[in-house]
Amino acid sequence: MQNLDSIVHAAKAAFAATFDPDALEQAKARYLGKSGRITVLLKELGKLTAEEKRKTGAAINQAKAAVETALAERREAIKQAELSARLADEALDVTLPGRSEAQGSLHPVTRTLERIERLFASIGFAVADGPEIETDFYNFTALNTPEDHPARSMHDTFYLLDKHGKLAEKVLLRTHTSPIQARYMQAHMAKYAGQETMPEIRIIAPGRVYRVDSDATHSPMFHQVEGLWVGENVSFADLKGVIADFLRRFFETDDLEVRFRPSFFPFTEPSAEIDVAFMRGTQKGRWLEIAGCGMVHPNVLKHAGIDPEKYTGFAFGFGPDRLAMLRYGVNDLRLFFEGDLRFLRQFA
Ligand code: 2NM
Repeated sequence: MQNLDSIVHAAKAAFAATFDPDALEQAKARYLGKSGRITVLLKELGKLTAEEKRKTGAAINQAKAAVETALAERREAIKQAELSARLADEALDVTLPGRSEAQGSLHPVTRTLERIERLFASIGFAVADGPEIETDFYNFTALNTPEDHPARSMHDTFYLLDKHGKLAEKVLLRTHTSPIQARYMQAHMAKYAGQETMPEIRIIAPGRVYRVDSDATHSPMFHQVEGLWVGENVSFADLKGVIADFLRRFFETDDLEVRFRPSFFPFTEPSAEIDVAFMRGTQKGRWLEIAGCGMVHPNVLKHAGIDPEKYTGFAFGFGPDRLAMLRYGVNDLRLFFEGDLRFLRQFA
């Protein structure tokens, strides 16, 4: 039947012109739907004689089957096309080299600080902290430093300006980490006020400090680790033992000598410089000045509210930058603070 062939042909063309399931279903309705062209023909069969009905009916059913096959094929083709499009869209080029994360590492001075903290923690020292912007009181007065001491001059210390650009009233960048200890002792006494005895104070105070100074061995910002042990009967002998033991553990050798050389600090009495000499075989290397120390001055204890007749203490101060230079064999302090990755990566 000429008419049926053209309907099948038209249906195939209509299906082929659709590219998504919705459009295809709409095209299907025009041929197989309730008033679709094939459906209408089937409905009209009722008007025919039995003989014609059989012949025409068979032909229409054949055409209907052909349209249904074309429909199923187009459905599958659209499904495949959508899948291919999605796969192409989500494609990953697994042959591309990966993007690696930049790997950070600890600064050599940070590593040294952590090493010092760990060693002192092992003998019962807690780590204390405090502000880098200090008052004249905690940085100098509480530490028995007289008004006319050269460290108090603008030549040696960074003072802060107020909002009018004028010199702020006695506010400065701390020149040592001792104010941490002055604050700690004061807070400790406030905590145990009114009690017969106080627990021992055993702390180290690591941090950045600032002085007007800059050359191959001095940076305007550098680090300190100070230590403090206050209690009953704490003696200079205890100080010597703690320091000598620390140095041997820090440098991982018993082949070093430690020397205490009399010195002066306003906040300790007596005071000493600590020197070390590393043994090179049977030869002793030259003495290196490595720290300062002493018995805490009675005035410093009094400022914190501690009775110097009842308690004594020792304190010491190390330069971890210098310890890092010795441990890693670095000869210019400034290398630590220039941020040159070629230098820093060597410690990763
Ligand atoms: C040093 C040398 C000697 C020291 C003293 C104190 C405090 F707060 F207890 F008074 N802290 N640190 C001290 C003593 C620091 O550094 C070279």
